[in-house]
Amino acid sequence: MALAALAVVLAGCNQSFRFENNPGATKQGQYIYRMFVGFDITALVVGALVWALIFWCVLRYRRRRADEMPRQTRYNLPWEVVYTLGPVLVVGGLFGITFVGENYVDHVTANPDQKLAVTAFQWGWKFDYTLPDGRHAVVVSEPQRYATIELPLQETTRVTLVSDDVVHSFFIPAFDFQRYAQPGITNVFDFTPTVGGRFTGRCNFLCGLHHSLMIFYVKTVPASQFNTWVQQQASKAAA
Ligand SMILES: [Cu+2]
Repeated sequence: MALAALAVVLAGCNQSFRFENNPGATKQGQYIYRMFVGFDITALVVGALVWALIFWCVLRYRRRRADEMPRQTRYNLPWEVVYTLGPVLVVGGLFGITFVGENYVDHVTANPDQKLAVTAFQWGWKFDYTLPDGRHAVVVSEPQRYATIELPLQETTRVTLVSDDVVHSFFIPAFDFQRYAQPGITNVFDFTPTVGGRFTGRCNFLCGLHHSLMIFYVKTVPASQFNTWVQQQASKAAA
């Protein structure tokens, strides 16, 4: 049984203790990834300790004779302090890590390299880049006509997110990031992609009939390639 349990546990630890978490394609996402792995390891250690204590009690103090009664104890102050303080310290530590992590992810730089306004609507997304010369590049992703937007690698893109109608949620799983798009509220955040690739984005807040068709793609590319692309989009928008 122990070997079978070990096999199951080891099978879960694929790819050097990722625990199925997404490594994150942005600096912000990588922080969240490390945080999640830390939570998983903590949970595993606490779980192993609890299981070990349960099994030890069950085996060590099982009834061996019909008339046997183990020694009864109560009010062990040192142990009560340990098992009260222990969990408080663990929860306090996880809270601290979360607080620091959320501040890191929510932090917006004073001078972003790119500016991107995202508007969610039933049922799609409008992406509006402001170029340094003041022109705009606009890309719209609609049901069955999913668009691909680009983001420059190693540069910080400032996203301002709003909604035209109801509550939506802007979700890029590969970035380990989601944020509500709410009517009347502007959410602001930064992305700094570090991993090249093409990733799927979607709405993950049920917003009506065609919610599941609110899909778009994000391509993270070198800055020079991004500049060419965004200039092309700006010319298209002007035309
Ligand atoms: Cu939706």
